[in-house]
Amino acid sequence: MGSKREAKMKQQWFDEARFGMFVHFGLYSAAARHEWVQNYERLTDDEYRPYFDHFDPDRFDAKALARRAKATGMGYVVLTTKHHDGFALWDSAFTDFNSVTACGRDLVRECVDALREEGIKVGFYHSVIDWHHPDFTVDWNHPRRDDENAHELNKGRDMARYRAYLHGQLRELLTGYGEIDYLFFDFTYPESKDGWDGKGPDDWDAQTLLALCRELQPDMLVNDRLGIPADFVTPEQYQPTAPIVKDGVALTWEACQTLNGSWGYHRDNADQKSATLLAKMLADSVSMGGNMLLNIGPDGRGAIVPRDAHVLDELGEWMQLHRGAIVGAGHAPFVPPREGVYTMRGDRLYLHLFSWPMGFAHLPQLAGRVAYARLLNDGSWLKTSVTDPDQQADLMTPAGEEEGTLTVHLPIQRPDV
Ligand code: FHN
Repeated sequence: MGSKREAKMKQQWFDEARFGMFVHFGLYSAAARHEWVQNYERLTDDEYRPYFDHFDPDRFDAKALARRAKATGMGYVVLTTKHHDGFALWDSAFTDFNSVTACGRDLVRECVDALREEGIKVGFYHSVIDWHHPDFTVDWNHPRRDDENAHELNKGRDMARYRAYLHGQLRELLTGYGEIDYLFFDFTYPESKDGWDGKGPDDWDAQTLLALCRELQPDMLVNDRLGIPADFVTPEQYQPTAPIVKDGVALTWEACQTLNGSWGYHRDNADQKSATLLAKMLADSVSMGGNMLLNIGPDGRGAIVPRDAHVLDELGEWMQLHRGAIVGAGHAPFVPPREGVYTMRGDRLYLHLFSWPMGFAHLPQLAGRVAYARLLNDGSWLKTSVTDPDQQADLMTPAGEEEGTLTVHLPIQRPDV
């Protein structure tokens, strides 16, 4: 990689965007019960084949998806080009197990074109795991791992052939669709489990894969899931509790989160996160200098299901009110109040209150400044004043105002350091 300055320049759009959309869509979407369905139900290729034969995403509308991401305040979209089941969402010359063969549509092409039309950055997700490929070792996480003849299945399988396939498909994606801004590899597992051959960076030839990315798409950001360091780290389904620092350097990170615990569409999963919770998670990520990648799982026909659309609509409303506190914002060098977090953009400090404050006693740096609080739901301005650290703020809880995030915009001089 070039100088630190070059790296910073390369990731500037990412640091600015702060908020992206993850899209898990594939054959598993029609099963409607998790993207690992082939694994969880131990489906053989023949048992899984009907999802390919009947794949018809007639309601997959990339233009609408791009518009929705934009309306939700997301600056980039990451599409699963191939998940662990090996189904390619583009016109791959390496396999007929792809969306063009299945339904005549290159869904990667449709998404890339639609995103660019909306001015949204293009991200690919690509799994190094491939349960469909005949040379991919039947190992601890393969759908066939329980077959009594699994060891027989591995005879003749050659990971070197699979490696060539993996590298070839990556080349297709990184040369056939113009400039790609972001790549989410998924996932390596260096330690061997249950006595099966574990797979580590060497099995994928991770260094060559990364070199291929740098050669073909020099400005593209690559994540850490090849098992070797790259451009950003990817905490999954949890929120770090502080900026992620390694050897004294704050790492670029992005927390990927589901809407309801499942990445692929899961019909019976009603464990839906609310827009308020997601707004808090987003503010929380930005307050620690990170991004949030929020996942949607379109259903088998490619539609965003109503419950997900509703949450995205509400999040979009929040982002319209508080965009400045998120996009282009980051960690603030102040101790936040117990009830919330700070984000900072330029000389403006944003106080996100996740619950009504018990007091501002520990906010000395705010003393003497008037804070303007804008409520989550109705967008009205509520004038508050913080005149003395020991004085309770006059931030009144309007009767009946439901708890939510509140962004308090504070023009503030940076502390004399
Ligand atoms: O196994 C995958 C899973 O299906 C999903 O794609 C997530 C998204 O980050 N990654 C892996 C689990 O860590």
